[in-house]
Amino acid sequence: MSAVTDMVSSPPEARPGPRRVAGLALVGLFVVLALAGPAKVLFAGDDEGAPGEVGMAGLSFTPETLAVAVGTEVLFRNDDVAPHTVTATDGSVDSGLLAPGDSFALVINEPLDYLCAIHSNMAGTIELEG
Ligand SMILES: [Cu+2]
Repeated sequence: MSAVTDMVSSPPEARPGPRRVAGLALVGLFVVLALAGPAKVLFAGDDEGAPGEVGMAGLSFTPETLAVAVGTEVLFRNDDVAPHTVTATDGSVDSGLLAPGDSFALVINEPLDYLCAIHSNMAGTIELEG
């Protein structure tokens, strides 16, 4: 009984301590989120601009036409919410089904016309530089 009495009568100055720590932790979390936000956008921009990469999003290949040097490894990356394939129109290449998040690497030694076997209006071209 005396323990309960002690808790209730403890000085009010003793209580803000933990609350202040929680407040600082919350501020810290906001700072981390604020710093992480722009950094993520920056990385996404870098990925999209990288040579030798073709993204899949919004039911299209991006870029639709890519020019690379002979022997370049091109990474086809499915950033979409739907599955896609990278299938050569002449049948020489087939990635098989690429689920969202999957990617397919292909060394380019000759020009490639390709499409998605599921969405036939999704098409792209790899050209050779020079
Ligand atoms: Cu598709």
